[in-house]
Amino acid sequence: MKFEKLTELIIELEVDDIEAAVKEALDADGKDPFDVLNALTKGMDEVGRRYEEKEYYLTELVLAGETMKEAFKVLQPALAASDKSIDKTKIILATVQGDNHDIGKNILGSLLLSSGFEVHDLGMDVDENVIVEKVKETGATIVALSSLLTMTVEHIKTTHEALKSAGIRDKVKLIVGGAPLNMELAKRLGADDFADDAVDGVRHIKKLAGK
Ligand code: B12
Repeated sequence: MKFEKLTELIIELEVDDIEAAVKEALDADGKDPFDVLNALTKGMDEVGRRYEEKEYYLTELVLAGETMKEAFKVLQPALAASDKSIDKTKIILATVQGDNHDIGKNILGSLLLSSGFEVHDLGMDVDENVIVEKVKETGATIVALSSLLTMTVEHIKTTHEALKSAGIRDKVKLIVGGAPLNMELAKRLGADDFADDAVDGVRHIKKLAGK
């Protein structure tokens, strides 16, 4: 299995073929899972570029996320078993309490995984106390929250306050996203940063992580 083929499968959004292709690449003698990750990431970078150039749209971005998820089913255990580590930055990802939208969050999650972050996805409708506990448990330094409803953006503020009450607000960077938000509102709600799409979100998170 040539690495270029893996890159191509991501760019072409071949969600049904990627898992077998990654498995084949990993089974081949001497294939380092990190080289496989690099090949997939290269594909995701190209998908991101095409999205920004408006050659790809949301549908393709969602499908690319699904394709990466399939690839990670076999790649993640191989990476975990390897003694190298790409990045120790841990991210807590969640959709805020009361909100059951998770498509955007999931796209961001798969892009972050493909960039080598350790992502703890808590799902949707997540209580701020659960987020606080998970930050404590994992030692995560970034909390990324999604909110799609005007009604639920206030939970960004309550999460910020819960982190503060727990005495760990200064240990984490809080980044948020979702249609009702913008940088000004995000800051007013206590967040450190905002990005309006997942591709830009990864860029911002890399900066927050000092990369
Ligand atoms: C799909 C959808 C649903 C699905 C959700 C399925 C799921 N598993 O997610 C279902 C049917 C469940 C649903 C339910 C409801 N929905 Co709805 N839904 C949508 C819809 C059509 C698409 C949202 C979506 O997935 N977009 C695609 C993703 C990829 O985009 P995204 O979420 O914006 O994410 C991108 C960026 O925002 C960013 N991003 C997102 N999160 C984060 C986080 C970080 C950290 C960063 C950096 C970036 C980032 O990156 C993403 C990718 O680039 C929108 C309308 C719209 N066009 O947006 C309405 C919409 C969000 N829904 C709406 C409403 C009102 C509801 C309901 C209240 C309807 C009802 N009366 O029951 C319920 C609420 C249920 C609940 N408690 O949450 C309203 C919200 C209005 C508002 N401002 O409050 C919208 C805008 C529709 C409308 N025009 O009225 N919905």
